[in-house]
Amino acid sequence: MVLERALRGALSNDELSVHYQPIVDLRTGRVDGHEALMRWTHPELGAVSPVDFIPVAEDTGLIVAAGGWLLEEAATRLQQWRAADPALHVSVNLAVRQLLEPGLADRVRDTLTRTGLPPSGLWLEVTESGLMTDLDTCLDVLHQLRALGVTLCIDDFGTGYSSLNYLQRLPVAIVKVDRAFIAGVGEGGANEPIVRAVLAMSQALGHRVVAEGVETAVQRDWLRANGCDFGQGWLYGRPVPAPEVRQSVTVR
Ligand code: G
Ligand code: G
Ligand code: MN
Ligand code: NA
Repeated sequence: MVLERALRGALSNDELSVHYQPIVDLRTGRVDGHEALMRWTHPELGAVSPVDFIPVAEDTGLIVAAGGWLLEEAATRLQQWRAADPALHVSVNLAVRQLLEPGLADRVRDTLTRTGLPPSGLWLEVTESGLMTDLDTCLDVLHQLRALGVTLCIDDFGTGYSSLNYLQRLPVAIVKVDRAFIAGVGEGGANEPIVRAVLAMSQALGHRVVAEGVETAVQRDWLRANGCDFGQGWLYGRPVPAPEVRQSVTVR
């Protein structure tokens, strides 16, 4: 497969990079942190979307090395930014393949030690659909990660098949509501009761909530009025390379 062969050289050929997108505290309007998102530009194929290459990286196992590289890169970058704003965090996606690879917690701890980033500065995102492939093993690893003191997030919430019982068993602190559910909120859309229910359930479980795909001030105002903790989306900023990252947003 063309993509697979090209991806094998991506890390050693320096073709991977990281973009950052702000996550904003809806109550204060402050940038709480940034999500680190992997980017791949191949010399001939050009920019390949993560939607296309992440699944290939998972299937081939290349995500283990690439994800480890991204974690180190993001932690190093955050340490630079924290010189000016020590409360900032960085949020890094973990593929299920990384969770199932033995030694992940050790690897994360080593990265924290090497970069000097305290665990409180690191959020790790896992998708509910990923966890379902081997829930017992994943739960075990999530508990190891939580014991390090990092913050765990359930990503793309609402798109998988998780039962309420299962959400309760996950040692996560943050629920990221998929952007499909954020579309139309504040305009009386059919998503409003769903998002209200997710907010109420998360609150009852003691989880904080990030709304993804916030594109308009109407969505932001509705989310804030309904007690959502954080917003992320084009309203605040698109994912950009580190030199273009701003530590404040103009739209609060
Ligand atoms: O930012 P963007 O649209 O390009 O991201 C598309 C998808 O790729 C998202 O679902 C995002 O979670 C995923 N993704 C981006 N970077 C990473 C990464 O470093 N690791 C994993 N596992 N997924 C990522
Ligand atoms: O990890 P996750 O699956 O959440 O990845 C975030 C994805 O959503 C990335 O592909 C990113 O480019 C995309 N994204 C981020 N903000 C917005 C937004 O406001 N609107 C839309 N349509 N996509 C967004
Ligand atoms: Mn994510
Ligand atoms: Na997401």
